[in-house]
Amino acid sequence: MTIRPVSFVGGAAVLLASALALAAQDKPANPAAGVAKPAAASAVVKGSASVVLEPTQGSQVRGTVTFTPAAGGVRVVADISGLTPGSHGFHVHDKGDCSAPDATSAGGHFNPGGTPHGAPDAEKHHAGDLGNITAGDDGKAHLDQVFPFLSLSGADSIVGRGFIVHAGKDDMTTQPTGNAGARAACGVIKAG
Ligand SMILES: [Cu+2]
Ligand SMILES: [Zn+2]
Repeated sequence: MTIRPVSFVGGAAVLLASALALAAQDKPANPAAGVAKPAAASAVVKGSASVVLEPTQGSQVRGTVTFTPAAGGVRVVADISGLTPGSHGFHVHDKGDCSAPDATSAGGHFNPGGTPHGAPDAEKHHAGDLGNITAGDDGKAHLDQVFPFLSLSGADSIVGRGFIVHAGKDDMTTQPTGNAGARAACGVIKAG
């Protein structure tokens, strides 16, 4: 009587295979399944990006910035801590490289258009010029603003670029940096 257990195991395997086949058949039956891309199944808004900012050497500044496609541009939501009270230059930089202790490895401001530095609402400015973020007496800064010139896809995408919060204020005029001082925190902008 060795056949019984074998046939039982075989039967179970057939049942399991049938269940898997049924599960597989459920997918084409769902009208959305043929359209949706498998990797897009998450809570993150499609096409969004984010960056985690880490302190440079000797700095306490850290935070997060999210970039979400919005009507009229890209919505930027930032929460930064460890700042001195007041205004701090806030830019997308050319290179997604924060490896240097002072983050100079991130290069200059992201400038695919070859334009001068300026305020984000000026006629001419770098594509990475987001102006300043303002910290309160507790050293915390919050910003929620739509920037019409930012891009999260295509040739001028900011994904993969560096992001810097500076120790000082961007004066919006000094070329090509805004004289915003040392780089206090740095991160690489990543999709999702
Ligand atoms: Cu900068
Ligand atoms: Zn600039």
